[in-house]
Amino acid sequence: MPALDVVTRHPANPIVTRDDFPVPLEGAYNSGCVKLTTGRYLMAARVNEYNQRTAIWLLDSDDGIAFTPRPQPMAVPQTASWQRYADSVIYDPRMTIIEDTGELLMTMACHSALGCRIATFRACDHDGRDWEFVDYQGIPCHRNTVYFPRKINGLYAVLDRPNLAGNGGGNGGIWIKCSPDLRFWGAAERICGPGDFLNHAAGGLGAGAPPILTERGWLCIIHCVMPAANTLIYSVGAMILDRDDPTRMVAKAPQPIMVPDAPYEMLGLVPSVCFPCGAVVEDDGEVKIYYGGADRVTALGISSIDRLLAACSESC
Ligand code: BMA
Repeated sequence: MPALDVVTRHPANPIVTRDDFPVPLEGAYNSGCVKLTTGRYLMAARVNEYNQRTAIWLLDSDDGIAFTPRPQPMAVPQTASWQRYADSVIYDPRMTIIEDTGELLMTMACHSALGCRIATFRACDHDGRDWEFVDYQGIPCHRNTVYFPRKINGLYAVLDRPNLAGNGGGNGGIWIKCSPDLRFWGAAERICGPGDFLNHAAGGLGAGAPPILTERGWLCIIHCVMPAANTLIYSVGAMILDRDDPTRMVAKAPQPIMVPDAPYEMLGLVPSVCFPCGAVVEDDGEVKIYYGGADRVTALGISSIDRLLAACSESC
């Protein structure tokens, strides 16, 4: 039996590569993905040109495995209020459908000389053809922000990661914060940090896919960072938050649920990276986990609610 058997790599991996796009790209990775009410899948990939200019590129799929890029990358606003905080790279898009309102929301990290801020975009239609920029959340520096798929106590909620000094910011740990309107944010609480996990998260951690509501609470698929010699190893971890009070971690996976191992996770712009940004739960309990491989490709891991919950074997 393999050492880790929670997530199975899909045989079609990597499912999205730079060769799929109509322009030269260095990579297409760290993709968010949702299943729309139509049953189709919408992916948002981070794409890098060779000059490291970045964009978010949307792709469509009928089965969640074979994706077709749209003709152009997603348009971003041409306004001063957007560009002031996003005149450098934008990356790591994560999408969530909010059950209470039916809204399709996207977050992305936006860099400028002033640091990293998280932007919220909202789809103007049901399949994400047009998007409106809602606002930036809070002040720099935050990363790895993803919406819960339901309001909590009547408020939108996100998992968030303030960047603190050291370990590329990952020491800040995973927080939750809430908003009545997607613009004003508060009720921030720290959920966990590197000290709550073992060595695989010694270099930091951050939210990954949108939390999934299960019988044991909010199942969160996260990324964990381990310093090793002259590199960082990004693995996939899991934890469960209390259903009614998600500021509380109630269980965690004592070891990563997936570590970089396949060639497309080891060789790329940055080696040894599995970086999850999306998860889709199917009716039969299968969970499709979308993750970036080595900062170059998008890959698919297949798991299930049962396997993921079983992996979270340590109560907190
Ligand atoms: C993180 C983010 C990700 C990236 C990862 C590995 O800090 O920047 O976008 O995939 O590092 O390089």
